[in-house]
Amino acid sequence: TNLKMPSDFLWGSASAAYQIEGAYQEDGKGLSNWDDFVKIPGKTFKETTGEIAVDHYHRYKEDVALMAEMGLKTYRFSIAWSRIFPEGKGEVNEAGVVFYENLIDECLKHNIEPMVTLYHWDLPQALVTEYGGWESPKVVDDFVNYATYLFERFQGKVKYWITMNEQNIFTTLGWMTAMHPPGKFNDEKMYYQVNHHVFLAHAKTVLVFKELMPTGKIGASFAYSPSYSLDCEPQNAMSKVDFDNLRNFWWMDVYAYGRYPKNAFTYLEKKGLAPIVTAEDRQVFKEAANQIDFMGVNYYQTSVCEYNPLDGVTPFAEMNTTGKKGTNQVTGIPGLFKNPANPHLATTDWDWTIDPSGLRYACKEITSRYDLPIVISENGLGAFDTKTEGDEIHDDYRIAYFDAHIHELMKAVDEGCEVWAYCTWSFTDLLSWLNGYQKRYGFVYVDRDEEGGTMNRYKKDSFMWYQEVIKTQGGS
Ligand code: BGP
Repeated sequence: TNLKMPSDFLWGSASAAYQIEGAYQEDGKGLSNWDDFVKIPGKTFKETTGEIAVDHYHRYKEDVALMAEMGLKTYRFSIAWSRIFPEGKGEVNEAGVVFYENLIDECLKHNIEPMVTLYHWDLPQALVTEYGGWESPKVVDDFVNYATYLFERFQGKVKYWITMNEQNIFTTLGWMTAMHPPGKFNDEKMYYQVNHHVFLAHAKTVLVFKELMPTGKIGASFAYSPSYSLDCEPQNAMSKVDFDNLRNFWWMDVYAYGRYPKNAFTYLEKKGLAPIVTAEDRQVFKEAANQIDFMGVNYYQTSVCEYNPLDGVTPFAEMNTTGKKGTNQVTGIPGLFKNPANPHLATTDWDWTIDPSGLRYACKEITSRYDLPIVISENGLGAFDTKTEGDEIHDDYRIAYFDAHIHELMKAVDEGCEVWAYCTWSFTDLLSWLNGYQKRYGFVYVDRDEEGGTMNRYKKDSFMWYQEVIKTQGGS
């Protein structure tokens, strides 16, 4: 095709601190909620931890050199709050700050635009001990202080900032399905209240940022799973509306409009589950929504919506964390919707649908609903990769995956969506929160499994392929 991305398009790749850094107690770092959680038997695949991860903390120069060789335009990474403030607040840990300063300088030296995520799920454990972390409104000021410190410190170096990574995922898995810290099950009232605190932290951070860095760019990254109605049966069509209000717009509407979707709020109010929202909160939400620069989208899969009778499927089920295809179960909210498998789509070994046009669908939906620029902050394929004796990794399936998604993204741009960046998940292989090291996502293979490894890096076939994509601006 003739489609190409503009020359200033940010071709990128993404990671998160806990998943790559290791060095979990080095240079004054405090412990995080994840440092503890991964040790609870049965919570993660073989109880693998990020204590060493892929040793990026010591190998960041080698990793950035590989990014430069690839021609990456942007690198999205997260900062571990507990490296900056080991206790979550109070004294700054200079050594932790210096690590990120060096990483940022290394990126800039190679003309790679750093894109920083402030919160990618690792919360200082001290704040959990003191007041229950996100469960207390006290966390809002501590988060804003942490963010403000970084804005001031990295002003002039970092232009792109992401407040929260996948607020919908870490709160759902943390308070509803017990799969993330704090491991609470079906604590629905707290779940909505926690989300409200996260929204406030996000919104107040945006306001501070815009005061300090009016020309900087800020947004949140949402795990967006666009929905399709199973068919035109009216109840199924209605279930899509309910699904979107409760599972998608609940977050995106607050970021972009500064208010909760009304039907969903009414539904929760009737059940006694709606969060407490003050007039001041509303004001802050609105002001922040007026000032965000982009919608960050982590796109992996789409959902199918079907009416869920009251005696039907419930919200919780085991998730496939083994890579044994076909072990995922259908979930949903009784009386509203459930999400059956899509018979038209192939799936990964972890039962995630593969739906390239869903990425275009996501972009068009965001553009028509919010009219905001879009940053694709994650998209990728988790797979079992094998390294040959000649140290090659033939991940043609990953190339096919990215090729199809990028093509759809270019079509979305052609249709009027303003997309600034596309970050693949991930650059090197890394720890998958619940699935250990066997579920690989990188362009760079890391010799590391659940037991350990040499940590040596090897370029996969997809590395050379993406290098060419960047060089040709997506054309071929
Ligand atoms: C997103 C997270 C990432 C990453 C990715 C892949 O939800 O933001 O941190 O882990 O998903 O997920 P998984 O590792 O579960 O396959």
